[in-house]
Amino acid sequence: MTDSTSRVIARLDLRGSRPGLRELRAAVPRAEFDVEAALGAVRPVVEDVRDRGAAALLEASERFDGVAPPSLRVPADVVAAAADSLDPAVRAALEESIRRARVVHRDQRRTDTSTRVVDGGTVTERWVPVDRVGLYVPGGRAVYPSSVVMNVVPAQEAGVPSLVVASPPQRDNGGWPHPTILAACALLGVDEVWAVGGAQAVAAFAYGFEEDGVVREPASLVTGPGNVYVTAAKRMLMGVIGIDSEAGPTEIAVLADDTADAEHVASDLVSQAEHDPLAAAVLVTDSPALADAVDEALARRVAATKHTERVAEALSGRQSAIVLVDDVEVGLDVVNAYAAEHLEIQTADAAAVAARVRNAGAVFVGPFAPVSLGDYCAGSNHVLPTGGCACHSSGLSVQSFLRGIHVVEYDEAALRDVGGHVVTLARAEDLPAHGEAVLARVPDVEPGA
Ligand code: HSO
Ligand code: ZN
Repeated sequence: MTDSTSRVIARLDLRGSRPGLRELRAAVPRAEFDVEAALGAVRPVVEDVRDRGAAALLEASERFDGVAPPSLRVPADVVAAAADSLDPAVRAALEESIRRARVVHRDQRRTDTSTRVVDGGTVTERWVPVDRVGLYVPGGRAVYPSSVVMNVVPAQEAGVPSLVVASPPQRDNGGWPHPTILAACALLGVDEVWAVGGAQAVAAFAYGFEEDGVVREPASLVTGPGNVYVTAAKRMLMGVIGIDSEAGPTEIAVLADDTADAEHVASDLVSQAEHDPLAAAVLVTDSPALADAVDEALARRVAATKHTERVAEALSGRQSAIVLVDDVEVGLDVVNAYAAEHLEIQTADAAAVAARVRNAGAVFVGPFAPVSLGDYCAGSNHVLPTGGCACHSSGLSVQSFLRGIHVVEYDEAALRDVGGHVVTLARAEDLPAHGEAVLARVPDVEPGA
């Protein structure tokens, strides 16, 4: 039952029921984010970059960004100069953000595991970073140096040997990417930056290009959020490249009871709604009094905040709601079904409730862990699964940049010991040559033995 009379966010009343997963997914809808529709526009751009390289990249920049950069590779002195002219307070904040992210991501590094299956037979899982990564950083409305940190740090901590950042050329920065983006690259020690954005940037990552006789090599993995065209290009090129995930509009869900502070909840909902008119803000609560207080606080805060129009649109969109439930137990069902990118737990005994969350990109526990802390300076990563993908995927981490290679080592006796089973299974699958590869080495094994 939905009731939206003069409220900032629509209200969905689930009291008196305990809906299942299917019903819950339909009850709290997502924003329309039509990647499929963007594919048609993106395909010719990607194919042109594949076929004509740098010339196509420059033409696409002129067409979509209104400016072609002086060169696709941003010269080192332009990157360094951006860091030199960075506001000292912003520099200090970025440095702290980088420091905390490094501490957390360094701890995520994995050690190889070696399992002795039998005497003389070992399987090792060896973790190897991808050779070269392309990190996309949007320009336009979203100029997020913090996202440079969140993409670069895990790649570096994973030990990726070659890393390139691409960001759209800006008309008011002489055709170079936004200066704060360049400065963040400099602070992180990134020395290869390309001035290219949109679908064409993803194509450049996938195929590489040649500029002034120098080959810019392709990347094997592309990470980083972007608009619907960037996402469509990632979807189209998946297979040629690996991708992190398809980033959709950002989402915040808050599970709160009557111990929560309505001003905290409202300010957090507004904070993520300011990203995008399609951003989702969802409050799940068993307290009608809190629901009313949050709505009242939102009305005030939406009017007073800088990006009023964008925030109001996000909060009134079909993707945002206050959901009333009977108790925190049902609230957990709702947030687990929704699988938010960001989930705050603002209840009594928040840590115990948080421990029961199964689906979320990141969980923020208690009154002093707002999502915006995680966006910048918690040490956690802010590139997180959206659109419900948190029910099967994780946010960006060191693991995103590693592959586990199985290394199989068996000696003759160990092969002889199990060879009969291999021959039997090969014959059962009508693939006898598989068995013959074993018999060529240890001819004396008996199938089935
Ligand atoms: N909340 C965004 C990340 C971000 N916030 C960047 C501020 N800057 C998606 O997790
Ligand atoms: Zn944010």
